[in-house]
Amino acid sequence: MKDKLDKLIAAASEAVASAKDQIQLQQVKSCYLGKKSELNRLMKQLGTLPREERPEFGKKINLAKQEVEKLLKAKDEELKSSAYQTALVKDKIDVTMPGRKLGKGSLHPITLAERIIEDVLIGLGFEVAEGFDVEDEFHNFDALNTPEDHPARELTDTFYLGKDVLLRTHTSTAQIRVMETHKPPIRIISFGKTYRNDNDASHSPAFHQIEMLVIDEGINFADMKDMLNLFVSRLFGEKIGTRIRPHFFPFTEPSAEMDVQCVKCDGAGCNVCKNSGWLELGGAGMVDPYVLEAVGIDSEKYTGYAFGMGVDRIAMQMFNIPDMRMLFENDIRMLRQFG
Ligand code: 2NM
Repeated sequence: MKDKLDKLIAAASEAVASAKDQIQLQQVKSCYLGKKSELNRLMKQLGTLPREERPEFGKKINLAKQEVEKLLKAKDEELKSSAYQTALVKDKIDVTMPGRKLGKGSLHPITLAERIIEDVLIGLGFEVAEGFDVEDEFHNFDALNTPEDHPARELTDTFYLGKDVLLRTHTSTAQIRVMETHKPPIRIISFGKTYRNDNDASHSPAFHQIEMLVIDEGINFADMKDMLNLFVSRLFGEKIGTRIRPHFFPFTEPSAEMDVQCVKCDGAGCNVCKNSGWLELGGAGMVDPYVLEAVGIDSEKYTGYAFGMGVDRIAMQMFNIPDMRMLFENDIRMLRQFG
């Protein structure tokens, strides 16, 4: 009997030692300790033995069982630890290795210029009025005193999306909408994309404008000049000189254009200002009484001024961008210089 059990333990020990993984070890376990195992069968035979032999016999079987369990447990621990060691080697990573670089976005130079100008104007007390890119003829032309036969209304100058549906040619449309719905005093700026049927080396069909509008009692041309000079000094510094020239716009009377001294050569003359020493900043004027009446503002009681400028050219000057097309080619090598 003792012999038989010793042989069983030796066989189990060998089987346990040769198990290569947990699955094989499980098979060994059910073979030596399971329901159909030899040990279990011997245990069942216990009842057939004479009473006085039973304790001795049972004890021996139990000891053998414990021995096999011990072997299994030791092997189980060994397998677990070696699996862990393997994983440690296999899944090893070098935490000192540099990470993969993520491309970092940056604001477009036009957006940057827009934000700089917007900040200055908000600092001067203006509120931002939002507008629509798609407009109708009333808000883009009629209310702005642009006659039916004005060339700006031609298909060659304006993009029409349908009958009486067009892409705005200036951001004044947003100002017309504010004047329609708000009583003076009004001090707003509007900015965004505008569209004209132009496409050459110095014109893009989509460009960006910022416009300023002030309407109140007793506003005059001197207020306008004052505000524009203040705006320029905040934007380019106190040193930069300005000048104003007579001009014509259908929606303002009188109208003017404003120049600033060249930001590159301080007025001495260079390639940026074509040796004139001056750069055109934008157009301005006293809002024509016709425009005020078209939006239901009493032109006897109220007067006002407006000013509009193109952002794209200003952005080029601010950031030294030599060609307008560079603004819209989305060349990553150029754009990443503005991060
Ligand atoms: C400019 C030049 C001069 C202008 C006029 C108006 C409105 F809506 F009040 F009539 N808004 N903006 C204006 C005046 C715009 O841009 C070159």
